[in-house]
Amino acid sequence: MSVIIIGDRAVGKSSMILGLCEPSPQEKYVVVDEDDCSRLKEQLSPHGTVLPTENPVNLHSLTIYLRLSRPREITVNLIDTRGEFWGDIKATESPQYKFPSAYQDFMQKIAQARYIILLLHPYQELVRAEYLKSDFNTLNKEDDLYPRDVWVKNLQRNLQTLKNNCKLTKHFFICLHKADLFCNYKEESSRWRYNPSGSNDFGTYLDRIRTRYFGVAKDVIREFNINQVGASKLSFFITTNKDRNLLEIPWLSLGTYLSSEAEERR
Ligand SMILES: Nc1nc2c(ncn2[C@@H]2O[C@H](COP(=O)(O)OP(=O)(O)O)[C@@H](O)[C@H]2O)c(=O)[nH]1
Ligand SMILES: [Mg+2]
Repeated sequence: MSVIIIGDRAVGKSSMILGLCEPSPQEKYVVVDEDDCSRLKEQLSPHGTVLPTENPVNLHSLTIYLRLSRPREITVNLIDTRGEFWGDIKATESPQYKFPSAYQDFMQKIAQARYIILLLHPYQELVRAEYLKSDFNTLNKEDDLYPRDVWVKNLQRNLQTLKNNCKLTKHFFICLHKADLFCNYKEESSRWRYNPSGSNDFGTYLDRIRTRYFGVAKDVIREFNINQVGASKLSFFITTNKDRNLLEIPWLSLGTYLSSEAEERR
């Protein structure tokens, strides 16, 4: 089972995977294969800080084990794209023209994906000044983040591209990454924990995330869901490298889809 991670430049794709490779005092339910961890650390952050991507498209493959009641092993393709490659609305030249063959290759890869994780930056208005004052943060709010209306347009464009191009995709997991920049992530993290011995209801938790953090895009989300057969193909998360639990939730949610898919096939 293959999953693809995509998102704008510097949104945190490489960091998310590297974060999952980190040791954790908390029990881990999402575990990256040990050999892949060593290799990825060497490739993505040989000197301890994550390297930006130079090529138009870099592909990294890895195996992740989901320690669910029905354990899963998934192959993840991290498509690391440079700069304006994936949907940067500020780009002056479209990627189709700038990197035609790489662009086509990218589109073909995402078209084959069953599951896609799309990472997004927060929008300017969501990021409060008090959250920006950390050593970990290198973002400049005005230069690096879209204002709300542009962010919504960008999401609309991204979703449209995914809808038109990814006919085989069963589900899209949309993560508003760098949650440490826009909310009390520890408090958010305490609201939902995976329970290995009981039932895990994602519904209430995810409804709250969608309403609270993706409310500005509700029309765009509704538009996406029109003509989708059955349930919505979208789920929404907030993630940050500062919190293991938040980093794991989209993967655990993905795992429940894989399990129900396996049930269907029985
Ligand atoms: N504040 C904050 N910064 C992050 C987080 N994840 C990644 N970053 C930073 O964002 C920048 C880009 O990350 P990178 O993983 O290279 O993004 P990629 O281009 O999508 O692979 C780096 O400076 C990271 O340290 C996060 O959760 N919070
Ligand atoms: Mg990267």
